[in-house]
Amino acid sequence: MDTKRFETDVIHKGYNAEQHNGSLAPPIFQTSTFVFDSAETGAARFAGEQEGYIYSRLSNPTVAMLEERIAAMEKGEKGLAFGSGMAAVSAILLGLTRTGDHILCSEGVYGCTFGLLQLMEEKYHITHNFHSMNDEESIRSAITDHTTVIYIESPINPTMKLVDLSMVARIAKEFNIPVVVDNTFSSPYLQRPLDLGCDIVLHSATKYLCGHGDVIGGLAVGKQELMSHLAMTTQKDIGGVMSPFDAWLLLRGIKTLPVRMDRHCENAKKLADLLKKHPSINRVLYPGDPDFPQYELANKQMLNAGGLISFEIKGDKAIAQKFMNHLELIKIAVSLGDAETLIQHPATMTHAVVPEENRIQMGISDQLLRLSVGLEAWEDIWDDIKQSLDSL
Ligand code: 4LM
Repeated sequence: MDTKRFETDVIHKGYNAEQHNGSLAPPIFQTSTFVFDSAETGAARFAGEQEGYIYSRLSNPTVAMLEERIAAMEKGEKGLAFGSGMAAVSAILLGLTRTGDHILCSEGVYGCTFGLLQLMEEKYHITHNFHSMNDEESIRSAITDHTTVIYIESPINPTMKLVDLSMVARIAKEFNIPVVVDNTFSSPYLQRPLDLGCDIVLHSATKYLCGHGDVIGGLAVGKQELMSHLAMTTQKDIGGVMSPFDAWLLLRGIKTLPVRMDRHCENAKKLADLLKKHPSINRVLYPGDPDFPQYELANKQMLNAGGLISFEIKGDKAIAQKFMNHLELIKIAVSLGDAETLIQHPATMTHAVVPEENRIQMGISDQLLRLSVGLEAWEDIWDDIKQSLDSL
């Protein structure tokens, strides 16, 4: 049956029990290689003349199920699975650029993406610049003759700033430049960049897609031709691919994504409202807050505001660290999207590699904290935050 609704697709797409002895759960094809029935079969598969598996760095049945599922969720033609979010980012950026090219980026990116962009500039002379992407004219003037990729996070880690994805996609089409969106913070349940005209959407699947903090993985979706090109070049030959077991854990985690996201969003909204009112908090950055500068854009392109809240505590870095250390239920850890509420200090953790000058430009102060709101009872999360704030 050809289903259409997201909540059904996350459970069924990519897997047919009838083809696997009726097994409700998909099998894990824990194999590195596949046996050919003849030398000619092997040769035909390598030549692309015959369908079939060859070797698990190229493709694996369990991983392929996940790739089909994420493609359905993002409403794209072809999905690719990687060994980490960064493996996806690097395979895509290296696959779409060559020496002398320029990448136009959103005003901030995850710390390791920043590191990759620097490495690409230093080693391969592929330049980049960060841009607020707030208005059409300034985007047009930031595009150079050498711009071959527009790379966006929205919401941006950890400042929660948004980029108007359909506006950027429309401008990029005029210049024939692909738009790549890191959709990690929203998950495909809350935001679908391909529907808004973007060309490739990618995820750190480690986060909401997994949901249980037990996988490092990356996923990407786009048009058949483009993704097949990446699969046969920077994915296959750099080799940052996903293991069958991680694909299996992701197939399992993804089934509950819509239910989990609803709860993450509900909890985050309640906590953002409470944080805003607390006298020890300077400002709260949450796209679901009506005072958030891009609240209307959030409503336009996202189904809901997500489970991440950044906030600035009154005081300095030492106060921020004291607050973290006094928490009891909330865990001090990087990563996000897990059942457990996690807190981290971007200036010294996820964005520690970003030089101070760039960090300040991006809006990451020493007092900024990022809370990944979990699935616990929101009252318990708040009680923990409040007891720690009150202790300062
Ligand atoms: C973190 N983030 O923020 P892998 N894209 C975005 C991310 O936030 C991340 C990655 C890619 C965090 C990790 C420690 C927007 C990671 C990279 O870690 O390679 O799966 O994803 O806490």
